[in-house]
Amino acid sequence: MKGVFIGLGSNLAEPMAQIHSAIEAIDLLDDVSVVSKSSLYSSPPMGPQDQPDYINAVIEIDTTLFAHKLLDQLQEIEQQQGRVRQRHWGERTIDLDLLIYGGNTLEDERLNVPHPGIALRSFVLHPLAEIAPDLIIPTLGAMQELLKNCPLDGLQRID
Ligand code: A4P
Ligand code: MG
Repeated sequence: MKGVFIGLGSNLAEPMAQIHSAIEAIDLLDDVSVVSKSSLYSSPPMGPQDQPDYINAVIEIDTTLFAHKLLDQLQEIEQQQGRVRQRHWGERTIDLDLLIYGGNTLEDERLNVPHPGIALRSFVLHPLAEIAPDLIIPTLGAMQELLKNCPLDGLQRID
């Protein structure tokens, strides 16, 4: 299934390298292939301000994995890259969010999809728009409409 999007973010331990490693690890998963990658973007931190700027990106994958199985795999990659959970919205080596799982809406104790922050976070919406400008997001609506209400807020495309 295509139309599965993952958001990546890092602000510790060489963030650009963290993003590249995570994309490579995702592409190496069984039953997953990366079909599209946004540019990398830098942005000031959302949340506590006493942490480094972030590097963010969004990728589209093609996968036969069910959403919860995919989340397991993404969390394993977070662990492999030394992710330590500290404070809410705090610094991290890598954060992998399942943004969109095709046309599906999922809501349980482990997964909320589409990710509720998509339309509110410029560092998610703009990279997503770069690779999927015509996307209609379940429950949220049309990308081009969402962009109108999502200022860049310091987001910068870096490659
Ligand atoms: N979970 C539910 N839905 C999902 C989903 N769609 N994808 C659950 C992934 N996980 C999902 O995740 C906590 C739990 O959310 C998971 O166990 C999963 O079952 P986490 O990554 O440990 O969450 P967290 O660190 O508590 O995340 P938090 O605090 O909600 O932070 P966010 O929303 O991940 O944001 N500023 C900039 N500029 N760029 C960033 O990328 N990122 C954050 C972290 C803060 N500020 C940022 C950035
Ligand atoms: Mg997360």
